Amino acid sequence: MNELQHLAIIMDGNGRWAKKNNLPRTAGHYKGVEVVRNITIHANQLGIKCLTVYAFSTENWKRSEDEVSYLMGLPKVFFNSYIKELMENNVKVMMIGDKTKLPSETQRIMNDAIETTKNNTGLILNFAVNYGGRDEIIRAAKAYAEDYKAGKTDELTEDLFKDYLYTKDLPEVDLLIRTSYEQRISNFLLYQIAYSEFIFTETLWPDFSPEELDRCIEEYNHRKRNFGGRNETKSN
Ligand code: V0D
Repeated sequence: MNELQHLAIIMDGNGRWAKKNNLPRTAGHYKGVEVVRNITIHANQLGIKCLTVYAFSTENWKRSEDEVSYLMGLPKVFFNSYIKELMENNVKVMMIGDKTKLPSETQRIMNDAIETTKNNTGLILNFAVNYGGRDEIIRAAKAYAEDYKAGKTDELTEDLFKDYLYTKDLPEVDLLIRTSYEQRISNFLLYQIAYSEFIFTETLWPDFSPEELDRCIEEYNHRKRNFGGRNETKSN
């Protein structure tokens, strides 16, 4: 039995991996796409319900024009290579973030994948694209204010506020993994990680493997076994 329902990952270290291997940064991103596929298939086999991956942050627009344009092509690379396999594995694709600022071709590819996989009942593969945690909270506050003005609501609780977030239909984030040394959240799921466990691994994202995911989950289960019932928790 696996109590881990929602795994979130900050996929960092593609640039560092490329440098280490004397390759252009884009080669690191390209390799990273394959790792997303490997981890998705493995997480699905483990019975994890939801995998949220940070593919593109609201800050990533500051990278060079060439790199941004390369990154915007990766959803197409990903689905051309793996959509058949995702269907066979019953994986459902979802997205969080502001899609409207993305190139229209990228939006079309994403909407296609969401539509194609919408009736799948296995793992939810949730891409955070043009996502920022503060941006999400501000949007939620504005949407709530609109509903308040319209007389649709007159109180605000944690449970009611949750429905204004991108993640409203997803389970609580149980575990957040960040690869490649950095021990920061970098504006990823800010509201959702209130009770999450964190694992920071030195492995660079292109080198991250299903075996290492197994070790992370073992560590997570170990923490739960030792502190479960005694620690503060909201989700269970
Ligand atoms: C580069 C490592 C998959 C992190 C993984 C838009 C950075 C590879 C996608 C993807 C990126 C996103 C949406 C979707 C299907 C696939 C992706 C970006 C970057 C930037 F519907 N990998 N990936 N998107 N990288």
